[in-house]
Amino acid sequence: MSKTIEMQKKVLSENDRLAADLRRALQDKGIFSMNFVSSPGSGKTSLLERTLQQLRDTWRIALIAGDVQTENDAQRLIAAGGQQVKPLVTGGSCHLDARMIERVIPEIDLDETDMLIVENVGNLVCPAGYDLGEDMKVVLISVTEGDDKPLKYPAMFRRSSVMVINKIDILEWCDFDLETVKKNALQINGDLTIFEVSCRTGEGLDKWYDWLGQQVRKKKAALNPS
Ligand SMILES: Nc1nc2c(ncn2[C@@H]2O[C@H](COP(=O)(O)OP(=O)(O)O)[C@@H](O)[C@H]2O)c(=O)[nH]1
Ligand SMILES: [Mg+2]
Repeated sequence: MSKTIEMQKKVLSENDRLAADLRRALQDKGIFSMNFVSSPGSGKTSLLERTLQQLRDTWRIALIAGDVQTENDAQRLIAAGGQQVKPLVTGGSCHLDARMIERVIPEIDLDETDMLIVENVGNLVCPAGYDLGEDMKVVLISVTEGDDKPLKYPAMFRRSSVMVINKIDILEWCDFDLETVKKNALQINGDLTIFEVSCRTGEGLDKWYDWLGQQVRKKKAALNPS
């Protein structure tokens, strides 16, 4: 085995160990956690802004906003009403890893958190390989990206539990077929839960908010079985 492969394996197993610790810590507090992944510009921050505006008075939502440079997304999320928003600037790395999350977690009051959402760096490749201790990865795809992307980036769609198709308000101007993208994604991962939304018009978002509420309640029920 080459030295590079051995080193990659070591880094990944160290990441998996840290991610398992994070998952246990979140589990112990009954916090539902998600890792948002997508290409740059699919609408991760837009979906988080909408989610905060709708649910900030119902659930206590903590956010970690990852980016290669700038804290712009964190500022957008604070402007949308985020009470616990932590920027995580990688300074060049194309993905977040569990070590980075471990460093910011102490800045979040987990006793005052129902849901933790991490916005990963915009990239459909590298973030697929790094467990951050989340309950699930949520992959976004917008209608300008092409309905073949699940086939081109299968690891991301295989490791995600949810696919959100965003920007359906501009569907008629794009060569993007909803049925084709769903077929392609389900071919990679038949267990995907799929939402079709527009963060601009709000279409489809009620189902997303309902589903989020169900996940948070399920997590709390698992902690305090009656
Ligand atoms: N038309 C349309 N534009 C959107 C929608 N959601 C996001 N955008 C725009 O897409 C661009 C990228 O969105 P952003 O949330 O920053 O994406 P991120 O890089 O994945 O966080 C911004 O100009 C948004 O205003 C949508 O549903 N419809
Ligand atoms: Mg963003």
